[in-house]
Amino acid sequence: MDTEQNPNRIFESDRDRVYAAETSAGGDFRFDDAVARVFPDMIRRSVPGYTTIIPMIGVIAARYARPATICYDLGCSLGAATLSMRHSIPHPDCRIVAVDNSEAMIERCSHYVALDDGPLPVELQCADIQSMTLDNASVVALNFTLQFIPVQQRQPLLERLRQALTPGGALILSEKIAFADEQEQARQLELHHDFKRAHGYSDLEISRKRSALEQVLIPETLDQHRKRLGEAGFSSITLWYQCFNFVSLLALAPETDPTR
Ligand code: GEK
Repeated sequence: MDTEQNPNRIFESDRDRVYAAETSAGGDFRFDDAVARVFPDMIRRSVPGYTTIIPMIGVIAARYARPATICYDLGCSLGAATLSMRHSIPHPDCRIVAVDNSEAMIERCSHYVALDDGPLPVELQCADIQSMTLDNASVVALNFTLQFIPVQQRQPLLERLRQALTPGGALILSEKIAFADEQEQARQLELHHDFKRAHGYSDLEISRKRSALEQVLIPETLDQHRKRLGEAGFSSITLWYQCFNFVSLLALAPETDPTR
Protein backbone atom coordinates (compact mmCIF):
# COMPACT_ATOMS: atom_id res chain seq x y z
CA MET A 1 0.00 0.00 0.00
CA ASP A 2 1.40 3.42 -0.81
CA THR A 3 -0.03 6.85 -0.07
CA GLU A 4 -1.22 7.24 -3.68
CA GLN A 5 -3.43 4.18 -3.35
CA ASN A 6 -4.76 4.86 0.11
CA PRO A 7 -4.21 8.49 1.14
CA ASN A 8 -6.15 8.18 4.38
CA ARG A 9 -5.05 4.67 5.29
CA ILE A 10 -8.62 3.84 6.21
CA PHE A 11 -9.78 0.43 5.16
CA GLU A 12 -12.69 -0.82 3.12
CA SER A 13 -15.28 -2.83 5.06
CA ASP A 14 -18.82 -4.15 5.08
CA ARG A 15 -21.65 -1.63 5.40
CA ASP A 16 -22.63 -0.86 9.01
CA ARG A 17 -26.16 -2.21 9.62
CA VAL A 18 -25.65 -2.96 13.34
CA TYR A 19 -28.62 -0.80 14.40
CA ALA A 20 -30.78 -1.42 11.32
CA ALA A 21 -32.09 -4.84 12.41
CA GLU A 22 -35.23 -5.14 14.59
CA THR A 23 -33.24 -7.30 17.03
CA SER A 24 -30.62 -4.59 17.56
CA ALA A 25 -32.67 -2.52 20.04
CA GLY A 26 -31.61 -2.66 23.72
CA GLY A 27 -28.26 -3.31 25.44
CA ASP A 28 -25.15 -1.19 25.76
CA PHE A 29 -22.81 -0.65 22.81
CA ARG A 30 -19.86 -3.09 22.75
CA PHE A 31 -16.77 -3.35 20.55
CA ASP A 32 -17.55 -6.95 19.64
CA ASP A 33 -17.04 -8.94 16.46
CA ALA A 34 -20.13 -7.50 14.71
CA VAL A 35 -18.84 -3.95 15.30
CA ALA A 36 -15.21 -4.76 14.40
CA ARG A 37 -16.37 -6.25 11.07
CA VAL A 38 -18.06 -3.00 9.94
CA PHE A 39 -15.91 -0.57 11.96
CA PRO A 40 -14.24 1.37 9.10
CA ASP A 41 -17.64 2.10 7.53
CA MET A 42 -19.23 2.84 10.93
CA ILE A 43 -16.65 5.39 12.08
CA ARG A 44 -16.37 7.12 8.70
CA ARG A 45 -20.17 7.60 8.53
CA SER A 46 -20.54 8.51 12.23
CA VAL A 47 -17.61 10.77 13.12
CA PRO A 48 -17.43 14.00 11.13
CA GLY A 49 -13.80 14.69 10.29
CA TYR A 50 -12.47 11.18 10.95
CA THR A 51 -11.12 10.90 7.39
CA THR A 52 -9.23 14.18 7.90
CA ILE A 53 -8.03 13.46 11.43
CA ILE A 54 -6.37 10.12 10.56
CA PRO A 55 -3.87 11.50 8.02
CA MET A 56 -3.28 14.58 10.24
CA ILE A 57 -2.26 12.28 13.12
CA GLY A 58 0.52 11.18 10.76
CA VAL A 59 1.47 14.80 10.08
CA ILE A 60 1.54 15.67 13.80
CA ALA A 61 3.41 12.48 14.73
CA ALA A 62 6.06 13.24 12.10
CA ARG A 63 6.77 16.56 13.82
CA TYR A 64 6.85 15.34 17.43
CA ALA A 65 8.22 11.78 17.21
CA ARG A 66 11.81 11.53 18.46
CA PRO A 67 14.46 8.94 17.48
CA ALA A 68 14.55 5.75 19.57
CA THR A 69 11.22 6.38 21.29
CA ILE A 70 7.80 4.70 21.26
CA CYS A 71 4.66 6.14 19.63
CA TYR A 72 1.49 4.78 21.22
CA ASP A 73 -1.94 4.38 19.63
CA LEU A 74 -4.27 3.80 22.59
CA GLY A 75 -7.69 2.39 21.72
CA CYS A 76 -6.32 1.60 18.27
CA SER A 77 -9.37 -0.32 16.94
CA LEU A 78 -8.24 -1.49 13.49
CA GLY A 79 -5.05 0.57 13.51
CA ALA A 80 -5.92 3.47 11.20
CA ALA A 81 -3.93 5.97 13.32
CA THR A 82 -1.15 3.40 13.78
CA LEU A 83 -0.66 3.01 10.03
CA SER A 84 -0.89 6.76 9.48
CA MET A 85 1.97 7.23 12.00
CA ARG A 86 3.88 4.25 10.61
CA HIS A 87 4.05 5.87 7.17
CA SER A 88 4.83 9.40 8.38
CA ILE A 89 7.40 9.15 11.18
CA PRO A 90 10.87 9.71 9.72
CA HIS A 91 12.88 7.87 12.41
CA PRO A 92 13.62 4.21 11.57
CA ASP A 93 14.45 3.42 15.22
CA CYS A 94 10.98 4.43 16.45
CA ARG A 95 8.42 1.76 17.12
CA ILE A 96 4.65 1.90 17.43
CA VAL A 97 2.70 0.21 20.21
CA ALA A 98 -1.01 -0.13 19.41
CA VAL A 99 -3.35 -1.15 22.23
CA ASP A 100 -7.02 -2.08 22.44
CA ASN A 101 -8.96 -4.13 24.97
CA SER A 102 -11.32 -5.56 22.34
CA GLU A 103 -10.04 -8.94 21.14
CA ALA A 104 -12.18 -8.63 18.00
CA MET A 105 -10.47 -5.32 17.13
CA ILE A 106 -6.93 -6.54 17.84
CA GLU A 107 -7.47 -9.70 15.82
CA ARG A 108 -8.59 -7.75 12.73
CA CYS A 109 -6.00 -5.04 13.34
CA SER A 110 -3.23 -7.66 13.19
CA HIS A 111 -4.34 -8.56 9.62
CA TYR A 112 -4.25 -4.93 8.49
CA VAL A 113 -0.82 -4.41 10.04
CA ALA A 114 0.49 -7.60 8.40
CA LEU A 115 -0.78 -6.48 4.98
CA ASP A 116 0.74 -3.01 5.36
CA ASP A 117 4.29 -2.36 4.17
CA GLY A 118 5.21 0.60 6.41
CA PRO A 119 8.81 0.73 7.63
CA LEU A 120 8.38 0.96 11.42
CA PRO A 121 7.81 -2.04 13.69
CA VAL A 122 4.31 -2.25 15.16
CA GLU A 123 3.55 -4.15 18.37
CA LEU A 124 -0.09 -4.96 19.09
CA GLN A 125 -1.35 -5.44 22.63
CA CYS A 126 -4.79 -6.58 23.74
CA ALA A 127 -4.89 -4.72 27.05
CA ASP A 128 -6.73 -2.13 29.10
CA ILE A 129 -5.00 1.22 28.61
CA GLN A 130 -5.73 2.05 32.23
CA SER A 131 -3.44 -0.65 33.58
CA MET A 132 -0.74 -1.11 30.92
CA THR A 133 2.83 0.13 31.31
CA LEU A 134 3.85 3.15 29.26
CA ASP A 135 7.34 4.57 28.89
CA ASN A 136 9.69 6.56 26.66
CA ALA A 137 6.83 7.93 24.56
CA SER A 138 7.30 10.86 22.22
CA VAL A 139 3.77 10.64 20.75
CA VAL A 140 0.54 9.27 22.21
CA ALA A 141 -2.67 9.13 20.14
CA LEU A 142 -5.94 8.85 22.05
CA ASN A 143 -8.18 9.08 19.00
CA PHE A 144 -11.78 8.93 20.28
CA THR A 145 -10.83 6.58 23.14
CA LEU A 146 -10.84 8.70 26.35
CA GLN A 147 -14.60 9.19 25.89
CA PHE A 148 -15.07 5.47 26.70
CA ILE A 149 -13.05 5.63 29.96
CA PRO A 150 -15.14 6.24 33.12
CA VAL A 151 -14.98 9.97 33.91
CA GLN A 152 -13.29 9.57 37.34
CA GLN A 153 -10.52 7.49 35.77
CA ARG A 154 -9.61 10.01 33.06
CA GLN A 155 -7.41 12.24 35.24
CA PRO A 156 -5.11 9.44 36.53
CA LEU A 157 -4.79 8.09 32.97
CA LEU A 158 -3.77 11.49 31.56
CA GLU A 159 -1.28 11.95 34.40
CA ARG A 160 0.33 8.60 33.58
CA LEU A 161 0.47 9.53 29.90
CA ARG A 162 2.12 12.84 30.66
CA GLN A 163 4.70 11.11 32.87
CA ALA A 164 5.42 8.57 30.11
CA LEU A 165 6.04 11.34 27.55
CA THR A 166 9.55 12.56 26.87
CA PRO A 167 10.06 16.36 27.30
CA GLY A 168 8.17 18.16 24.52
CA GLY A 169 6.29 14.94 23.61
CA ALA A 170 2.80 15.14 22.13
CA LEU A 171 -0.61 13.81 23.12
CA ILE A 172 -3.21 13.87 20.34
CA LEU A 173 -6.61 13.75 22.02
CA SER A 174 -9.70 13.46 19.82
CA GLU A 175 -13.13 13.43 21.47
CA LYS A 176 -16.83 13.85 20.94
CA ILE A 177 -17.67 16.85 23.12
CA ALA A 178 -20.66 18.34 24.92
CA PHE A 179 -21.51 22.04 25.12
CA ALA A 180 -22.41 23.88 28.34
CA ASP A 181 -24.85 26.11 26.47
CA GLU A 182 -28.07 24.16 25.90
CA GLN A 183 -28.88 25.80 22.59
CA GLU A 184 -25.43 25.23 21.20
CA GLN A 185 -25.58 21.62 22.38
CA ALA A 186 -28.91 21.14 20.56
CA ARG A 187 -27.63 22.84 17.37
CA GLN A 188 -24.42 20.82 17.21
CA LEU A 189 -26.22 17.55 17.93
CA GLU A 190 -28.73 18.31 15.18
CA LEU A 191 -25.89 18.94 12.72
CA HIS A 192 -24.20 15.70 13.77
CA HIS A 193 -27.44 13.81 13.13
CA ASP A 194 -27.76 15.57 9.75
CA PHE A 195 -24.24 14.32 8.96
CA LYS A 196 -25.30 10.76 9.81
CA ARG A 197 -28.50 11.04 7.76
CA ALA A 198 -26.46 12.37 4.82
CA HIS A 199 -24.36 9.20 5.12
CA GLY A 200 -27.38 6.92 4.89
CA TYR A 201 -28.33 6.21 8.51
CA SER A 202 -32.09 6.19 9.23
CA ASP A 203 -33.62 8.09 12.16
CA LEU A 204 -34.27 4.73 13.83
CA GLU A 205 -30.64 3.65 13.51
CA ILE A 206 -29.47 7.03 14.86
CA SER A 207 -31.78 6.84 17.85
CA ARG A 208 -30.95 3.18 18.67
CA LYS A 209 -27.21 3.84 18.53
CA ARG A 210 -27.66 6.93 20.68
CA SER A 211 -29.44 4.90 23.38
CA ALA A 212 -26.82 2.12 23.20
CA LEU A 213 -23.99 4.64 23.69
CA GLU A 214 -25.66 6.64 26.46
CA GLN A 215 -23.97 4.85 29.40
CA VAL A 216 -20.79 3.97 27.49
CA LEU A 217 -19.59 7.13 25.71
CA ILE A 218 -19.58 10.11 28.08
CA PRO A 219 -18.73 13.39 26.32
CA GLU A 220 -17.39 16.36 28.29
CA THR A 221 -17.00 20.02 27.40
CA LEU A 222 -13.88 21.46 25.80
CA ASP A 223 -13.26 23.44 29.03
CA GLN A 224 -13.32 20.21 31.08
CA HIS A 225 -10.77 18.64 28.73
CA ARG A 226 -8.49 21.68 28.78
CA LYS A 227 -8.66 21.92 32.58
CA ARG A 228 -7.86 18.22 33.03
CA LEU A 229 -4.95 18.37 30.59
CA GLY A 230 -3.57 21.40 32.44
CA GLU A 231 -3.91 19.63 35.79
CA ALA A 232 -2.17 16.56 34.35
CA GLY A 233 0.83 18.81 33.64
CA PHE A 234 0.56 19.43 29.90
CA SER A 235 2.12 22.79 29.12
CA SER A 236 0.42 23.85 25.92
CA ILE A 237 -2.94 22.80 24.59
CA THR A 238 -4.02 23.54 21.02
CA LEU A 239 -7.39 22.87 19.43
CA TRP A 240 -6.29 21.88 15.95
CA TYR A 241 -9.56 20.41 14.63
CA GLN A 242 -13.28 20.82 15.17
CA CYS A 243 -16.29 19.71 13.15
CA PHE A 244 -19.63 20.05 14.94
CA ASN A 245 -19.31 18.20 18.29
CA PHE A 246 -16.06 16.41 17.42
CA VAL A 247 -12.67 17.90 18.25
CA SER A 248 -9.01 17.05 18.33
CA LEU A 249 -6.49 18.64 20.68
CA LEU A 250 -2.71 18.64 20.67
CA ALA A 251 -1.25 18.76 24.20
CA LEU A 252 2.51 18.95 24.78
CA ALA A 253 4.55 17.73 27.74
CA PRO A 254 6.77 20.48 29.17
CA GLU A 255 10.29 20.72 27.71
CA THR A 256 11.74 20.42 31.20
CA ASP A 257 9.79 18.21 33.53
CA PRO A 258 10.50 18.59 37.28
CA THR A 259 8.89 15.21 38.07
CA ARG A 260 11.25 13.20 35.86
C1 GEK B 1 -9.19 4.95 15.30
N1 GEK B 1 -8.57 5.13 17.66
O1 GEK B 1 -9.73 4.35 14.38
N2 GEK B 1 -8.49 0.01 26.94
C2 GEK B 1 -8.16 -0.23 25.64
N3 GEK B 1 -8.99 0.08 24.62
C3 GEK B 1 -10.19 0.62 24.90
C4 GEK B 1 -10.59 0.88 26.24
C5 GEK B 1 -9.68 0.55 27.28
N4 GEK B 1 -9.97 0.77 28.56
N5 GEK B 1 -11.84 1.42 26.21
C6 GEK B 1 -12.21 1.48 24.90
N6 GEK B 1 -11.22 1.00 24.12
C7 GEK B 1 -9.47 4.46 16.71
C8 GEK B 1 -10.91 4.62 17.07
S1 GEK B 1 -12.82 3.69 18.85
C9 GEK B 1 -13.78 5.12 18.81
C10 GEK B 1 -11.20 4.36 18.51
C11 GEK B 1 -15.20 4.91 18.47
C12 GEK B 1 -11.20 0.91 22.66
C13 GEK B 1 -12.40 0.21 22.06
O2 GEK B 1 -12.30 -1.21 22.10
C14 GEK B 1 -12.41 0.78 20.64
O3 GEK B 1 -11.72 -0.04 19.73
C15 GEK B 1 -11.72 2.13 20.79
O4 GEK B 1 -11.22 2.20 22.12
C16 GEK B 1 -12.60 3.33 20.55
O5 GEK B 1 -8.44 5.93 15.17
O6 GEK B 1 -15.60 3.79 18.18
O7 GEK B 1 -15.93 5.97 18.54
